[in-house]
Amino acid sequence: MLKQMPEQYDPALVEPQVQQRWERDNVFQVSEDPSKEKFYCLSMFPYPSGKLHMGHVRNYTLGDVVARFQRMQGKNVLQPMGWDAFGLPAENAAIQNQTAPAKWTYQNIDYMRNQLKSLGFGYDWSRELATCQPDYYRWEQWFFTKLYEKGLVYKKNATVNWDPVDQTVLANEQVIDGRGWRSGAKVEQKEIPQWFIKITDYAQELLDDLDQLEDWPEQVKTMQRNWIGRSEGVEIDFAIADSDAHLTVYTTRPDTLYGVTYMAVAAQHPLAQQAAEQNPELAAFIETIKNVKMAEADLATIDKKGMDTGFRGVHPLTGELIPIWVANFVLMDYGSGAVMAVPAHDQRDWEFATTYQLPITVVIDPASGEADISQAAITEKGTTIASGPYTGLSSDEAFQAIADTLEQRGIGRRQVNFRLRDWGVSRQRYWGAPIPMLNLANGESVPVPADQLPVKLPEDVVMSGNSSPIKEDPQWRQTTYQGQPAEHETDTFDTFMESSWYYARYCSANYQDGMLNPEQANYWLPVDQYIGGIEHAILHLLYARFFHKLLRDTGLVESDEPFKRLLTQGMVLADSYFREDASGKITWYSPLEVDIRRDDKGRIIEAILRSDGKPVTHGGMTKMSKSKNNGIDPQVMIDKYGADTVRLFMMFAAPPEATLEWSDSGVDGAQRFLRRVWRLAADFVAVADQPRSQDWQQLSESQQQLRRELHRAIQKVTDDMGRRQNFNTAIAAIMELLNRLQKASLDTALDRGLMAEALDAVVLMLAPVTPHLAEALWQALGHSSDINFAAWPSFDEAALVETSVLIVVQVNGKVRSKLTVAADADEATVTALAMADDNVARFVDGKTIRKQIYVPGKLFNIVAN
Ligand code: ANZ
Repeated sequence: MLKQMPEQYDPALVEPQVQQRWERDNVFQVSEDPSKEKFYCLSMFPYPSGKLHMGHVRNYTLGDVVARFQRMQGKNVLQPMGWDAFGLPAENAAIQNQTAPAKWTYQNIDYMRNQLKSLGFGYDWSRELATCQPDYYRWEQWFFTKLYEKGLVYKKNATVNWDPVDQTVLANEQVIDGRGWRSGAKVEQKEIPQWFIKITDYAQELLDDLDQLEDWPEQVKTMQRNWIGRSEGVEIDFAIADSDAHLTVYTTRPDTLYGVTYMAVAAQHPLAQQAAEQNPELAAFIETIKNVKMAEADLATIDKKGMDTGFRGVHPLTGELIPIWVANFVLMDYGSGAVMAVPAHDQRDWEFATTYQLPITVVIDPASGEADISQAAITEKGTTIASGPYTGLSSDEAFQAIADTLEQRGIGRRQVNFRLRDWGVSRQRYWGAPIPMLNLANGESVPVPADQLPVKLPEDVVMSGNSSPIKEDPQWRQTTYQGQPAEHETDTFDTFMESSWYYARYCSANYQDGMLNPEQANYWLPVDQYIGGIEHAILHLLYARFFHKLLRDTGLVESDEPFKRLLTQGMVLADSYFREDASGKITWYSPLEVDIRRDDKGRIIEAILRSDGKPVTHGGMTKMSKSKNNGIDPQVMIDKYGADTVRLFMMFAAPPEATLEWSDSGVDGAQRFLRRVWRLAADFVAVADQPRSQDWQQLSESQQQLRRELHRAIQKVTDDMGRRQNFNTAIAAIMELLNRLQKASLDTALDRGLMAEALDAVVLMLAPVTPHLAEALWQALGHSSDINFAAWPSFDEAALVETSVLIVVQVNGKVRSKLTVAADADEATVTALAMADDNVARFVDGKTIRKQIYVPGKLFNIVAN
């Protein structure tokens, strides 16, 4: 091996060879080994869209570096990969390309699998899974029927986007400016029966257990807390005048009860419906607001619209009559679908009251004293005013006192509410896992019996356009249940279902006898390191946490949480370039088609489109995206530079959580560095047959210094890669070390012994980032062991110790000398040396020493006059 080492670094030669070796020896295939500490490293699996983008490359490089680093710490490392294979894009592509979604998906998987392999990611491919395979989703279907039996699944009407021209349900992303993407028709909101899983039963636990997740970014936990949205409030029953009925509202601010000037109900509220029966104008109004899909986040910004129902509520404490309105800012599925409006202290209520000139009564004197009600509501808490017997209390005291009164009178109850809603899992699309339910002739629904699972999705279909092929296929639908005719549910699962438990399935990916093999699952779980995009901070991570608790409560896993440590990587950006034509139309050009000139500060001063030699405008660094045509195809970069260079650049250019700016010169720099590493190793291999010594006791001062720098670098890189996960600074430290090593001599046996130690360390420390180069050099340096399992270099504490230190000597605050003393020199020794120094003596002679201060290892300060 030594003699064959090429002088020049040639990734095109090295990388395929190394990859073949890994594949041949199944290097990354693992099984449970109780004698070893396990480490489960997982990157979020990709949607097989066609080819990898740079965001994937960044995500998977991070994961691979962590996995390889941990393996070199002696751990049994599982790093699997698979495909989040169901979803709408496959249907769109199928319609466009006249193919079946399954075929398109499997082709993409094949292509992308090869790309992942060419990047040198060390996955245990024996565990590969694709969520569109019946082997996978059958267990999801089975699990759903278990949840149904436990009462955690129910059916309820919910609104969908309905395209009245195409007669089909649209996904949210298919609604563009309120119109269907194909027909252009105005989309309506339509109620249809759908399946829900009771995630709200776990709301409190999902909130509480966030506290266990010490190694999650604080920001992600905050987002989850807000999403779960726990609030403490009171449910209050308002009598309705001239009726036996009452209207129940939920409020978090019972302290403002005396400020209620109107009430408002959602369009879907029964009281609104009842009022509409005699009032066609109101009925028409209700229809218009019902057809606008409203997310909770929109409530703050929408134009507040409403209409009086004619009903009057009775204030529970004052007996006053209060108008009841229908309003578009009240949601039917939160609280009770009705609010007591306090326009003085709630901004939405204020906007509504201002629009419709309803009275505004101030009942809180805010703690800050800022009480201008003319521009906005005063939402701050404070002291109650004009609140009858409750006047003069703090908001919190008034909350308790009023809640007590209402509870005693039986017209109110303290209540905890969650913003989190139950998870609607029905989708009306084709390319998803069929929901395993049967609809019977009598209108009831029952789960598909376990022995009839999986309910297979036919793969060989023709996509006619919008409607799902299984909805249009009576043969697929029709079946029997206990001898009676029955129909298969034709809705499919939300694809978040599949991504909610794939991490667990990897532990026993090929297990045929159940969803998970508990023994294997409990060996590997929880995932020790999870890595993915911040865009999944809420939904995916919440659903996966929920599923983990469901798995636990079904006896399949023992832990409470699926992901111990979370890393959310930043986006990948690139320069963007465009031209605007006379009509204002903008055309974006790929950075690869543009030549640029920069000033000495690196700013772009000229950008020329290569094809026509004319200028284009620089649109700044923006997220790589199709719309701006500034995506850099990883494949082009791998072909040009090799995987190791791309990986090194990705890890060096920014800390993992920050945005990463693509830079051609950065990639070139990464490649140059690897060439230098190779060169240094080659030069050393050339003298490999000369004697070496590693008798460190014999090192000269400068050799000691070099060895100290080596071991400091090892110490820093170890901490940066492990605890801090700051891979960029780890690489910077290796680069600095390389600069030093390039200047080191190879003349003596000790020089060569030292270089051998240093090169081994450099190669080992680079192994997680540039594994191909590292493996080739490891062998070239004469090692026959597999570097993937080699022990991470440890640092020699003794080498770190400074044998001598530089002490600055000051007289009256001015530096007069610098002394080299033994690192453990005491004050007496330093004093003697300082006084003996000519220059120091010059400034103290004839004076009285008033004071002397010794900061060991650093400073000796003399005050004399
Ligand atoms: C009176 C009030 C006075 C309110 C005040 C707030 C401030 P969170 O904290 O998110 O739980 N609300 C209740 N049900 C609603 C619904 N279905 N649609 C829209 N808004 C609803 O919010 C609870 C508050 O949101 C409740 O407290 C209610 O307004 C409103 F100075 O009641 B509040």
